[in-house]
Amino acid sequence: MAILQIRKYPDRVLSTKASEVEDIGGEIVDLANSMLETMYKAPGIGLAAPQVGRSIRLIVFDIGHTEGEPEPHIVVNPVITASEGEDIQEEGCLSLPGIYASVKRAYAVELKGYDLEGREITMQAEGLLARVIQHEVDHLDGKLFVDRMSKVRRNLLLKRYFRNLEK
Ligand code: K1U
Ligand code: ZN
Repeated sequence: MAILQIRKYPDRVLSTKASEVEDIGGEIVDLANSMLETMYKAPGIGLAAPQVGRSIRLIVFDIGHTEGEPEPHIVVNPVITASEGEDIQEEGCLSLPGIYASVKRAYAVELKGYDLEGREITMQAEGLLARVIQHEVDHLDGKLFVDRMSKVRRNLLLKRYFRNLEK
């Protein structure tokens, strides 16, 4: 496994819609495991393949590892099939380091996709887990959390981001 380079805004891969994974072979298994390793090292609680330069529909997440109870998830071709409620919480993004903002998202979601053996999986998630899943699926659609706010707020945050990069 390997630690991969995390692409940062405004890398074009982050605004490109990712393609479906056609075959779950050894290359996808290695990539998924390297993504987990990269996420743990960052540290982060989620990572999508475009963030490591691969425009394919593959995400990993684990909200337990920061509290010593790892529960890694790898989902190929994830689809949010249902969502419920509303929740506003602060979030960050490993591709936009140093900026954080409150984002409105569904409180609970149902996620379908495939595991690395090609078996269909369904997950119910709420709270932080649901938020991370929505954030990662957004990455696959070329969307960042700053795209989910007003233009004024988005521009303010991006100004701060570029200012921090110069320091
Ligand atoms: O996809 C990413 O950019 C990763 C991102 C996921 C995320 C975080 C918060 C809300 C929604 C989605 C991160 O992991 S940012 C880092 C982070 O949240 C964190 C890092 C260490 C400990 C706890 C949290
Ligand atoms: Zn992100």
